[in-house]
This record gives sequence, C-alpha cells and structure tokens, in this order.
Amino acid sequence: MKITKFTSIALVAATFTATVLSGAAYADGKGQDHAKADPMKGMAMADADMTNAEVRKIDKDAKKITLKHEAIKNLDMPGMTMVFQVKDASMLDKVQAGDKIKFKVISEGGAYVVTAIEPTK
Ligand SMILES: [Cu+2]
Repeated sequence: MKITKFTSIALVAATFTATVLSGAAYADGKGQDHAKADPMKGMAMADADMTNAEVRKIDKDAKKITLKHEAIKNLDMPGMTMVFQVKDASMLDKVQAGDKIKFKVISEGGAYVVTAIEPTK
C-alpha cells in the first residue's frame, strides 16, 4: 500500500538523519550490545536484536533505507518511519520498497547504522 503521507514524514526524517549521520560513518566496530528481550513488549520475538519493519524507500547511491519500523529495543526507540544508513550498499540489493523485513541496527558514534537485513516474507 502506498500512503503519500509517509513520503513527507520520510523526507523530514531523511533531513534529520542526514545531519546526524554526516559526522560518523564507520568509526569502529563496537556497539553490538546484546539487549535482552523486554517482557513488557508483546511484539518481542526470538531475536532480541532484530526489529520488524516495512521498507518504504531505498537509496543505494547514498546507502540509505527508509523504514517504517517497530520499537527498536537495543536503541530504546519507539516505532516510526525514518531513514537509516546501511553498513554496506549490497545489503540493499535483496530488498525493495514494500518488503517486510527484520533488521538489526546499532548506534555507532552517535549514528544509527543498519548492520543486517532479512526479508521476512
Ligand atoms: Cu526510528
């Protein structure tokens, strides 16, 4: 389903995220904190580090993906639509707008970087 409202939200998020991401791209490899599953969150599945999301937009040139994501436990972030940087552009080859995925994101030097994407169809 295509909802144009999300496009404007994504643009705002993209602007904000670009600002945040411009500072730190690949600072180091740490930050893979293994957050434990939160029993308060009913949506918690097997993988505590993986978050369900729907792909809204992909920008391979900029290595960015716009996701409508559920709450991200390890980042303590509520569900929203926003843009993430991905670790490797090749991660974007296996997904397209509209796909349901699970993804892993870490906070690296103050920026959010997606380190894994798995289609869930
Ligand atoms: Cu978010």
